[in-house]
Amino acid sequence: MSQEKRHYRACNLCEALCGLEITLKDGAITRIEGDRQDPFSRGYVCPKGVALQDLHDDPNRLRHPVRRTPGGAWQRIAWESAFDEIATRLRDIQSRHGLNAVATYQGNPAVHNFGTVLSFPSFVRTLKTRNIYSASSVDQLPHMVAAHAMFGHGLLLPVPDVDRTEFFLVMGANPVVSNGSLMTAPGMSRRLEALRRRGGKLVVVDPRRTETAALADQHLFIRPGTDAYLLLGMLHVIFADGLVRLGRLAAFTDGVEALAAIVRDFPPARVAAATGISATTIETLARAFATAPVAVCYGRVGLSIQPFGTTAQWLVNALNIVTGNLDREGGAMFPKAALDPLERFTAGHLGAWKSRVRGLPEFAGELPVAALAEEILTPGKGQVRALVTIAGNPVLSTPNGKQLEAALQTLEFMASVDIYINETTRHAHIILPPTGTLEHENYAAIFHHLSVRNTVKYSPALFAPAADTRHDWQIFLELETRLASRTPFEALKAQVRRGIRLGLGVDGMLDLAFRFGPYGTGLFGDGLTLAKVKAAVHGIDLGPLQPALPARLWTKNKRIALAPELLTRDMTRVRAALDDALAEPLNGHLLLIGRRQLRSNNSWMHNSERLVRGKERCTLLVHPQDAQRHGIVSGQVVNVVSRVGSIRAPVEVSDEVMPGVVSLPHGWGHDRPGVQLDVARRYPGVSINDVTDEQLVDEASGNAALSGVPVRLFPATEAVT
Ligand SMILES: Nc1nc2c(c(=O)[nH]1)N[C@H]1C(S)=C(S)[C@@H](COP(=O)(O)OP(=O)(O)OC[C@H]3O[C@@H](n4cnc5c(=O)[nH]c(N)nc54)[C@H](O)[C@@H]3O)O[C@H]1N2
Ligand SMILES: Nc1nc2c(c(=O)[nH]1)N[C@H]1C(S)=C(S)[C@@H](COP(=O)(O)OP(=O)(O)OC[C@H]3O[C@@H](n4cnc5c(=O)[nH]c(N)nc54)[C@H](O)[C@@H]3O)O[C@H]1N2
Ligand code: SF4
Ligand SMILES: [Mo]
Repeated sequence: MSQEKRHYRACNLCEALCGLEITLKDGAITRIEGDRQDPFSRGYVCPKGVALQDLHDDPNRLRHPVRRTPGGAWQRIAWESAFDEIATRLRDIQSRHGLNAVATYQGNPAVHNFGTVLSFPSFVRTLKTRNIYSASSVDQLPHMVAAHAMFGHGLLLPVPDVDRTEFFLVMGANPVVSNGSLMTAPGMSRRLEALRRRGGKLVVVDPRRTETAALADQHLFIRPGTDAYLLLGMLHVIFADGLVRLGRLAAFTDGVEALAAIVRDFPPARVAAATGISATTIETLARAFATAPVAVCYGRVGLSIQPFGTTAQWLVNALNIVTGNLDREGGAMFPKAALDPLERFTAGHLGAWKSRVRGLPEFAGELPVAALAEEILTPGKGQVRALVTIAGNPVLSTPNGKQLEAALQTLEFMASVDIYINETTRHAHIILPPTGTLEHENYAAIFHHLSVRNTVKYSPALFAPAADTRHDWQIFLELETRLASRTPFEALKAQVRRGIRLGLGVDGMLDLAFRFGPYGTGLFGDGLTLAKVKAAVHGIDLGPLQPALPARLWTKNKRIALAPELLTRDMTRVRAALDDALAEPLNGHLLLIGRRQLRSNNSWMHNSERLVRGKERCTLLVHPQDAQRHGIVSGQVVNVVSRVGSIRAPVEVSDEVMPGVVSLPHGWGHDRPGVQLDVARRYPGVSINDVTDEQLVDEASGNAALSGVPVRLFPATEAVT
């Protein structure tokens, strides 16, 4: 008789880290459920966690390296020849065109994979190129730049203490659907309901009445891209009314006067028209926030992927600081993870060099991905001639995807480390597929550091990797070893390094990290070890977040910079844009924003039938007033036209969006030729990033302004000019 077996792990698809209970019979998965004994997620799971099974079984998932033939077919090749060929091609291109001729792009799942977190950075360093890109610059880069400027480290990101706050101001985030970001907190609806039950308030500021807004005491529509003005208006009221209370933060905070001087110019009456929120509402909100027993403002993707992303994230922090809500229970706090990423990753530097063509700043050694296509397409010294992508799909996820796609076709060489032949990797010459997520161990090094409680959990491999497959980290180690071996001496060093890392493995490295981390006691003593973490199969709760400042600050003087020069300087741009917004409203344009959906995960989980079936989801939401003005009705197909291109999408008329705003989800558009995703191709949708504009960026950080793109609508039957 075969026995049922239970396996426990943390889902690594999004940041929520839900505990999963996977039931197996005869070695096959029969059920995936939320793990009720996980102290953090307590049984919560979303449909994607259950779809891990589809991912595991997906016939389209690559299981061996492939090379594209000149005719466009894919042929199987051996790992060793794939590694050798990639290393040879990259080195050859670098020797002919210079080190910067090779670019890398790292996508989102890489951050969810401990092996990659450990191994990708040193692979990239070996390439010695400045053309390093990632999904950070279509996501959280403004958070990092603001944190670096204010707290001294790009990863010192305050997390809302959602379980203990009394006033939660959510701007540009929809955690009920996204399950939270830079805020690891599984089961967000439960947490928000608990907040309301204990008498707390939830206020959501969003151009769409979202699923999170549906749970709120108050929802305010805001015109996309104007959050900085709202925050300046709120801060104005707080200073003008004498509600500033830094509390213990006063002892180590600089720049209060400078901030006061800046916000003096932004009374609510001045910013109301631009934001679409009345002066009275701004005043009331500011006072309610400042006088709540404890409050926290949280701004996420909607605040980052806009022209004033860094300003907005700075002002979110500033609002929390001047009301005494930073580093305080129920406010914005700094977690203490068992492995502290601040110690392992660079604190950051901004603008130490600039992108070649447009002069966008690097941050922590990375350039903004909005510049990638032009770096490939623009001839001259330093032009990108080869690209390595890893766990990324920039054709669907970065602005002006069509331009990037055209650029990829001109490359001398491209390699991808990915599980699929998709919209991006189909342009590669060689694809190296890593093992699937259930086939390797994992530890969420980054997300335990962004969590609303201190917890630690290890995920063992569920299945042995198939014969002749490699983990992501082994792939990078092999490539690095070959690339680092320029001379016989370097080759020897690289082989020794390789031997040590193979010997330690992911587990060995993790054990050392725990032993020498904040809860460890080194090689001896009774501190945290990997063995202890492994023994607690449901995870270990290390308690609620604790105040950590000023000790945790990374600024040289151990003080918070409330008015950092980077941002006070950028106020010139903020002021000019406010004057423009007031002088010249949108002249016929609508502002296009995105929309995350529970059964999606960026661009790459649409090949699971259970996640995509049902009603068409890739629809354009249009407010009834705008629909009427354009003479369009639900179900009708329209051309959505921006500076860079045009897409056709079916309309859904809905007062869920603010008048003047239209919304389309991202990550769709799977009907491009050569995409080998059989299910996704049947539900293709269109890619919003074929109309987002690579020229629209947050200048302070270079992050793409994917939200609030000006577009026009034309019924699809009309000619588009
Ligand atoms: N318009 C608009 N655009 C957006 C956004 C938006 O809100 N609006 N959001 C942005 C955000 S926040 C993000 S993070 C980016 C995401 O941008 P990307 O990271 O570029 O895109 P993903 O869709 O996450 O693609 C992940 C890729 O990793 C592969 N993959 C999955 N698991 C593994 C693995 O274990 N190993 C390897 N090697 N590969 C794997 C998948 O097949 C897929 O090709 O998109 C951004 N783009
Ligand atoms: N189901 C699902 N979950 C996901 C993902 C997914 O694709 N699907 N992606 C994961 C990733 S990579 C990330 S980074 C997180 C993101 O997590 P969230 O930040 O919660 O993501 P969104 O749901 O895109 O929420 C952004 C909100 O900002 C609003 N918005 C747009 N423009 C503006 C603006 O100018 N001002 C304001 N105030 N609001 C604006 C949008 O309407 C939207 O409701 O989600 C993660 N979780
Ligand atoms: S919410 Fe995120 S972590 Fe939880 S099951 Fe869904 S995808 Fe996985
Ligand atoms: Mo993201």
